[in-house]
Amino acid sequence: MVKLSLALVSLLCAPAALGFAPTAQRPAFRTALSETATEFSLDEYLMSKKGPIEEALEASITSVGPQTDKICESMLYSLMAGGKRIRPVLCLAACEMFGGDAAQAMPTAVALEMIHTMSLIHDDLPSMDNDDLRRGKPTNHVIYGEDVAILAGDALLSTSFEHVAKHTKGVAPEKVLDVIGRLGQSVGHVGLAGGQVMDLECENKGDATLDELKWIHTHKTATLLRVAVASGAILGGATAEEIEACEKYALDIGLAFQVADDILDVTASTEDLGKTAAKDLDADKTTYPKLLGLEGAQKEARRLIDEAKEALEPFGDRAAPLLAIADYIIERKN
Ligand code: GRG
Repeated sequence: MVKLSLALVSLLCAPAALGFAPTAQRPAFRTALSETATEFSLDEYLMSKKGPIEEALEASITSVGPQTDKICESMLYSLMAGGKRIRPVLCLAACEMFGGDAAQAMPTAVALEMIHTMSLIHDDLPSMDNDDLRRGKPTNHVIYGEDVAILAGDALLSTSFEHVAKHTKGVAPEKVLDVIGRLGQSVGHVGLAGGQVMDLECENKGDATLDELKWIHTHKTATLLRVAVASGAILGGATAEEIEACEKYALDIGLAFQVADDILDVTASTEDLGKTAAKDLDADKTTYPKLLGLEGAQKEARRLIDEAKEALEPFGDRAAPLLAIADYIIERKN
């Protein structure tokens, strides 16, 4: 009985620890794709992934002596600061959907979180968004200074590629190369960096059209989610057609993720978000709620999620984790 209660408590606490909304806010998920669909609990699924992801992240950076202590401390400060770990989970889920072993995709899952963390560190810098709170903690440059924060981001980025190349086991080398190439592309001019520059340009001119906003968020946010799902699929053995379906799903949830982020900026508190709330609103930034109204933005997010889920129809019940994550993307509280 005691054992059962403890298990229940840890089950309820784990998703919150991972940064997700508690179980009570989300019913068990049933895929609508087949009559025989089994109940799928996203909370249980996330809890099963959390431990291995956190362990792999922690083990991914080791100082080699006093000379590297500071840079490693700064890298790990942001990498281990919490976060929902959505990108690693998407990668592992996609790998398993095609019959792969999560261990084959774990180095890529780690690399995705390193790249994401780098982008958060750089996004918070005084020359970018100038923010002092991230994941509920002071931002990297507040603790380590702007110089070290920039270098910690750079080191996380280059280590991400090294990590995939060195630690991916049991996968054909051409697949590993494909993954590394896609990861690189997702950070460059048709990825995070390009999206951020366009964002800065629109901020300077004071507004953005819906098309510009879509371009910015496709590149700043959706592209990394796309490579997360596509890489998992590649490592799990998916065909070119299956990878394409996964990319369609990921781009749609990626855009919905950003629409939800814009909505949360105006509806959630700083405490819930772990970063400064109403920042876009105060800066009068062009956002989905600003262009479409709050209700219009909510409808757009729902439309994108429905389209994303449709792309996974060919995979039936095997897609249950990715389908549940799609719903979570727009129901999340942070
Ligand atoms: C330096 C080459 C180079 C590129 C970086 C700064 C930058 C260029 C891009 C900004 C990318 C960025 C911060 C996009 C926003 C993405 C987003 C919605 C972040 C929040 O993700 P969550 O909610 O955060 O998954 P957690 O903390 O849960 O991981």
